[in-house]
Amino acid sequence: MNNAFPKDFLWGAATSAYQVEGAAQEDGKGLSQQDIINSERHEKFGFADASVASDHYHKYKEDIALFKEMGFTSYRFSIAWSRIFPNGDDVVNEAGIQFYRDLINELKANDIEPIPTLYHYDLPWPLVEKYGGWLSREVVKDFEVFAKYVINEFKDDIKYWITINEQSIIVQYWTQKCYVLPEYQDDNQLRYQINHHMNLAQAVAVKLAHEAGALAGPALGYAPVYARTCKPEDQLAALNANDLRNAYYLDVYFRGYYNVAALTYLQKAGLAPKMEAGDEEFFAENLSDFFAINYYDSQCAHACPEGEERRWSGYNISGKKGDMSGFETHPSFYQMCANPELRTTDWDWAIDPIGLEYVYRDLYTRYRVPFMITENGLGAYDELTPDGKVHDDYRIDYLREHIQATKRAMDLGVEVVGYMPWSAIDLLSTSNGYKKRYGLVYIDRTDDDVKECKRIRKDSFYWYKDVIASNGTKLD
Ligand code: BGP
Repeated sequence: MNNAFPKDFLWGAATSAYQVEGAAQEDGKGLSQQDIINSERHEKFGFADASVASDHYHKYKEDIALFKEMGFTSYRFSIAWSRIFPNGDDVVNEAGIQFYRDLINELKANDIEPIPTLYHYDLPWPLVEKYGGWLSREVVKDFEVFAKYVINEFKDDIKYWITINEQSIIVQYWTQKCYVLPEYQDDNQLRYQINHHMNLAQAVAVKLAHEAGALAGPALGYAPVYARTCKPEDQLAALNANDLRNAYYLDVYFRGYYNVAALTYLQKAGLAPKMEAGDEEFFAENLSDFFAINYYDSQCAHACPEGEERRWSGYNISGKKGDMSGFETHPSFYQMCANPELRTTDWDWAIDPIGLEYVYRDLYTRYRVPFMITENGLGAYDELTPDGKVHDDYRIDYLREHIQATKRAMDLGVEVVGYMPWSAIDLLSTSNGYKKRYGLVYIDRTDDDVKECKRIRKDSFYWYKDVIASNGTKLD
């Protein structure tokens, strides 16, 4: 059997602007909410802030040379809105747009397809100060100015636009992914209101991309939810969780309406977003073309009695197994839990390549759109050995198993156009600074000491190079 991937399959990897670029206030860039959030997290937890990150702003040519060496044919990155419009209005910072022109030109000169994300958590800070950022519907108009300018600027260069990164994760971890003023943080309806504004912004982006002759789709952090047991009530709880955590987003992107069960649940709980007449029609007129999947793990749920208290997703930021701070609970709808059948990372993320295969199969049946993987990876403590090596065999195992899962789904007819794991180079983790690493390339810095951000090829770098050279046939 020929195990090769299709001839034009896109092999690459992913990053996002504030997590790699640094130069947070250089060449006219304005602050983004991530500059503020990460400096607060630096104060509180000692994680690195976003001011230098992986210094990609200054070293992008060196990074692209490494991508070329690995044989990349695609690279997913994001465009920092606040680099181009420092105040979030319509006044362009010429040096900011020039950086992305140079980056895209360098990628193209190396035959690497640039796949930009328009929004990856980094709203211009002045918009938070002006009207509370995503809390206000006003943000959609400002987003449109930014998206229109950027899409038009690169209309001859970009085939695939990724609209907004991980709305579902933003709803779950809203204060980490958005700056929410303390006085609003107890109003959980605002989680879903923010998401509604993002749905409008993402439909605007799809419309603009289509007008420019490109394709567009969202990147969603997608984890399938299994039932903890085969009891019918647990199966139903898993269905509820899938509706609220997954279909609630995908139905908007690919069908143009909110998932009925999830929306009804939110209405009864007083959490549903306020909409205006015509919003769902606007979604339906601007459906996405493909689904960019960010897949790390699967989840598990069981039935939840009516009397339970509502709780939001917990997390593990210590990197010690079992340190999860709690599980999302929606009384009489579902409660999330650990899956006893699966291995986990040090941060308690389940490792489940079959879950990815399940996602492809399930979603292709329901929505029939092409997929690309825009994130998939293992966050780990990497060790730089005295002779300058990083032996990350655990990462190689993880990536191998997920590539194999991708191939199995493709062998059953699922359309997958590319695989861009997280992350191309080490970067500022959204939850753990530089302690938790994902890259194929090691960045020699720590949370406390930026050093020179020297680039060091990990074992996974050489392994991935062989994978790409063999078009997916040499995985061992
Ligand atoms: C996704 C985000 C990325 C990335 C990744 C890993 O949710 O899109 O930006 O950071 O998760 O998460 P973390 O850094 O918290 O381990």
